[in-house]
Amino acid sequence: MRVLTIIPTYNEIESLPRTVARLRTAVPDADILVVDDSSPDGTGEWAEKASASDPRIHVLHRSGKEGLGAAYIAGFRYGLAEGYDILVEHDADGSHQPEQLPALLEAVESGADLAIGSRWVAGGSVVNWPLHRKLISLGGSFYSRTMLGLSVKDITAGYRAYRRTALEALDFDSIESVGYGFQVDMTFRMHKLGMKIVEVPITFVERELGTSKMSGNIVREAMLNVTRWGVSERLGQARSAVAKLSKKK
Ligand SMILES: Nc1nc2c(ncn2[C@@H]2O[C@H](COP(=O)(O)OP(=O)(O)OP(=O)(O)O)[C@@H](O)[C@H]2O)c(=O)[nH]1
Ligand SMILES: [Mg+2]
Repeated sequence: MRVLTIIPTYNEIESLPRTVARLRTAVPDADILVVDDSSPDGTGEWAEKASASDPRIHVLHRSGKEGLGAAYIAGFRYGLAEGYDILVEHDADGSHQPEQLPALLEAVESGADLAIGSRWVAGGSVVNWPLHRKLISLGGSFYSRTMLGLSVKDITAGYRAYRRTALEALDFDSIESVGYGFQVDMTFRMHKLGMKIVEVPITFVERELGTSKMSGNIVREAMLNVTRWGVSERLGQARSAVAKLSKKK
């Protein structure tokens, strides 16, 4: 199966070269697409040079910082148009271990539509996170899972492999979440489409270099959206139950 690993970047000049090198060693048959939002620190220029000397590396330059979700959607569109069979989401900052990618790919090859690299299943872990980050992540996953009626343990996880046909079934234009909530949005949509979601344990390592793009706004957007989606899902269920009952009468 042809694999495209998509790496969204914004100011990752310290981390990207190492992540790309590790990916090329760990999964030499996978292509890489860097989606850079005109990083002022030269990340895009570095990626351009890397792509000139390695035919497996590709770059997409976008005109401004529009968030993780928009970058991934641009990457998915590229990957589908180029005929890749598996499309991977991979952070640049060292949190995702390229050496663990084969396990995600294997899950898709054995039938999953979406393989999620999970911190919160048996065997998964987080390295170097303070307690409050763990609590935010666990709490966010728990709240989302309960609101949306999903059984996925790590809903916000960003290390993922999608089967091509799963992405083809999506309407990208209707996805509004730009930040963190993008991952929750994608999980919920996959679930509603009846896709097979498998969690694969991973070791998530806190970034060592560069700065985080996580912000209070991104968390708020995610929480608000989850509440909105959960409520409208429940209302929909209640409406169809009432409709069924009145038909019976
Ligand atoms: N193209 C693009 N990439 C982005 C944008 N925001 C974040 N990224 C990239 O998405 C990946 C994840 O971003 P991080 O800042 O690590 O966010 P995070 O992993 O949620 O937060 P931390 O755990 O604090 O690292 C990194 O490779 C970023 O460079 C954006 O607006 N555009
Ligand atoms: Mg990160």
